[in-house]
Amino acid sequence: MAKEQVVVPDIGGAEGAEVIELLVAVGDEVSLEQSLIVLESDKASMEIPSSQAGTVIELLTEVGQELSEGDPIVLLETVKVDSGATELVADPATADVSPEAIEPEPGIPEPEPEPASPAAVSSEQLVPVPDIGTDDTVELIEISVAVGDVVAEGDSLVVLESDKASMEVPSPFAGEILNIVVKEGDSVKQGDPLMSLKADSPLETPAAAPAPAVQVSPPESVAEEPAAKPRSQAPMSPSRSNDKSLYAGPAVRKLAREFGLELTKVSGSGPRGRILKEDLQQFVKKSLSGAAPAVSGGSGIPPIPEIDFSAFGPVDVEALSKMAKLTAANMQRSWLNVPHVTQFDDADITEMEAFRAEMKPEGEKRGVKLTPLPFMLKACAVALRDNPKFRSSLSGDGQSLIYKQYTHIGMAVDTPAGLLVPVIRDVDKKTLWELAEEVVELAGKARERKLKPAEMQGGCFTISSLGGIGGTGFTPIVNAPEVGILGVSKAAIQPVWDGSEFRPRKMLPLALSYDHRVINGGDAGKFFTQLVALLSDIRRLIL
Ligand code: CAO
Repeated sequence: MAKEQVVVPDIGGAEGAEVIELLVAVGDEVSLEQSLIVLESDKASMEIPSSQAGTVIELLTEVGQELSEGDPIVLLETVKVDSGATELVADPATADVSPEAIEPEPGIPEPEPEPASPAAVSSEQLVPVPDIGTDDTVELIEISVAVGDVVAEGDSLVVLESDKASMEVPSPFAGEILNIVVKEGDSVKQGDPLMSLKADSPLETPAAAPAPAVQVSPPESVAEEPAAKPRSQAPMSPSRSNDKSLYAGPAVRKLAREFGLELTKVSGSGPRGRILKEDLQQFVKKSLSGAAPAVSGGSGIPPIPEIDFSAFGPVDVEALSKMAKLTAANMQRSWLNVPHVTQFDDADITEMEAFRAEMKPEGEKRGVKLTPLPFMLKACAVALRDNPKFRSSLSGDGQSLIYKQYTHIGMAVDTPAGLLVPVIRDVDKKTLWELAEEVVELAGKARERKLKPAEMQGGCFTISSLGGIGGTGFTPIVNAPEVGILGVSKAAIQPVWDGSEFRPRKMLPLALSYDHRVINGGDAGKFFTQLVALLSDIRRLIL
């Protein structure tokens, strides 16, 4: 095994490009051409692929460092030395494979430079995709101009993005945009027409310009388009949006697209206002905490104004715990995404309470307290079995329903650190005593913050019981991607008309919230009626 340094290849004359991201760490196995770092210069942002396969034994650069051609990136223990890397060459001695540096192979005649004759160029010019250093297609992610716009030479026309780099195509001359033949999302390659321009004045063919050289074509393709031939287009230039002050690398642009964020709304903290990954993270965090416009689906929800409460009297500020922040984010996500409907009903639990009281001595013997909650868990399990939509979830793309064949029910537990929802598995297969034990065990673990992540996952439905605390009703928020949640309030003796007289009955107020995309009122009515009937006559639980 040999040790090989991978160095910065020819990056098209971009001296002093800044390392904005390290894509590998010590110990990583890298393959030939796997991206190692992201460099960003004034001209472009680009991923630098490895010229060797091997294991990273040392990182020779760091984020923020400015690198030029030949500077070391990583030390690799190589498994295979590839001397024929076609796109980037590691050894500075052989790395300069930019078109300017490559002599045509012997035997291949060097073409004559095209004459730069103004008379030879009409005033209506088609602007094609220039030499982008690769024969592959790249995605057109942005059109920066519209028909009728008057542009100066060098103004950005479109932004292209490959998996290696994002780059602007500047206008090769000044003029007016006559027609745009591409649209955002198109795949284009070198030579494809982009738009036509009416030039302001007869055109001079621009002088040859440095290649972008993120991926430099191999000598064979240089022979097809020799370096000596003057380019009719300007080179790739920095990746920016319509807003001339907006700079962002490909990784950041990709992330922004994944979040549905408009980069123009994010302020960049990097050099020259470049938007960094951290800026996106900050923006999303602020959005979730309500301090900036919400990001969900680009909904443009107006922010709640920030108020200086201390202007009205003394205040204390307490930093939110991680858990509280997470709960807030989850609640907002559910509230914004799920169209909620809440239905209310009361269950007559007089008989159930009588049974529970009878069971008290046995509970004491077992060392378990039988509260109303295990009965509700059991009743929900039966109603979920008979109304399977209530334990389904919408698929991520919203195109199908996923019916779960298991009955795992979450229970909201109020803890000093925030709200937690441990999940009781296979509720339908457990006895009331087993459920009572598990409620106590999981609630205890939640309060002592000993729950494992797996104990909070896999729920099909949630019960939020405030019965031990009080209240006559509340509207619980669905614990998405579940589609239903039962809110339980405090049972109280109520006068109930039995047809001939009022009788004192113990009534349990229940609220059922559901995702109206999945469940309609009829579905909910059936589920809820059955649930109330089960609690009112617990003998039905064994049917
Ligand atoms: N009506 C009347 N009394 C009730 C009741 C109800 N619906 N539910 C429980 N009780 C009684 C219990 O029987 C118990 O009484 P005794 O001490 O006299 O036996 C007492 O209230 C306390 O019960 P508990 O709260 O200890 O036990 P539980 O099984 O009912 O609930 C748990 C367990 C973990 C759900 C509960 O402790 C809890 O944390 N609830 C809060 C959940 C929450 O915050 N939800 C809000 C989510 S949305 O913001």
